[in-house]
Amino acid sequence: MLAGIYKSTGSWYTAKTENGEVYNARMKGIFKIDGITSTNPVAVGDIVEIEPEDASGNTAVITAIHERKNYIARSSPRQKKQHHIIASNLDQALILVTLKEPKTSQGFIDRCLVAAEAYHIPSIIAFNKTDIYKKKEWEVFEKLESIYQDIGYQVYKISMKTFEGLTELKQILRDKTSLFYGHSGTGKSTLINYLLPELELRTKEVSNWSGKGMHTTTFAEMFDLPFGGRIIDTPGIREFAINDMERSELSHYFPEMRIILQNCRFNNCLHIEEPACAVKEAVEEGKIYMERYISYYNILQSISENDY
Ligand SMILES: Nc1nc2c(ncn2[C@@H]2O[C@H](COP(=O)(O)OP(=O)(O)O)[C@@H](O)[C@H]2O)c(=O)[nH]1
Ligand SMILES: [Mg+2]
Ligand SMILES: [Zn+2]
Repeated sequence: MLAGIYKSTGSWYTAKTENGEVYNARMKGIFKIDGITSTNPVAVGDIVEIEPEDASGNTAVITAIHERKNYIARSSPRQKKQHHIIASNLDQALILVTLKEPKTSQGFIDRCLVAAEAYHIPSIIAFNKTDIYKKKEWEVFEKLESIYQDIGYQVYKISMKTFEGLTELKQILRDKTSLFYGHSGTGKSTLINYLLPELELRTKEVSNWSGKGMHTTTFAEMFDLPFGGRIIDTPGIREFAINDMERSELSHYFPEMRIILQNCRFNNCLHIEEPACAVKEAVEEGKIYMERYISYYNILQSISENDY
């Protein structure tokens, strides 16, 4: 029967059927998916076929994995070319940002956006903890808001203390599968607890007492939203894999660069030293934000460092 993968803890997966029955499922045999080498063959968000192992129990075997609409991965720390798939079948990524306690850097935001673009997943940026912003943070917010809105990203401001912006945010999440992403401490767990029905919250607390601390896990987990849709939490996942991208590919994942790339003289232009570069001209004319160009440059450098 058809089931969705909600959680992966090593070799066991939590699979939920369309009727809401939950199984502990595992794989038998070796699967090769999408022709990619992955350290985890089944990912949160995957649609799979399962066969219950016996009538009474709640264990099952995964017999097939349906084709993924998309996925997002992080590189394995030791083998750069090997991917660990964090989650699949996503409609959007919600990047949770804070300008204080802790401060999210623009470089971090841009790396997230680039990764999501590279995996063809639309991004939404939500600035959390607006209740503690002072004049300085509001100035930064306004600058960043105009940068990202001009490029075409949706920007929200929310607070889990005053509940600012949460009605709007719920509309955005409704009936979609959304990946929650952001530095630790930006409020992902607080937002998830707010969104989830009481029942799900209680089971979460119980499973924490049983010894599996939420803060120690590095596994993604999916939850059903009571108003429709799903969210995927990514605790402990520090960065998406963008370091195996070709250097010449990078500017395709900056939407404001992508639309003018064809005007560069060289079609493999890296937009650094090349003459007649449309991207650099746009930066000089103020059509592309300098801050974004700096992020582009920094990410480009990090890609070349990983070249071999
Ligand atoms: N002032 C303020 N604190 C918040 C807000 N949202 C979350 N926090 C606090 O920030 C801390 C980290 O939140 P948590 O949800 O654990 O972040 P996570 O690491 O992203 O899951 C907790 O102490 C929360 O109570 C907010 O909107 N305003
Ligand atoms: Mg958390
Ligand atoms: Zn160029």
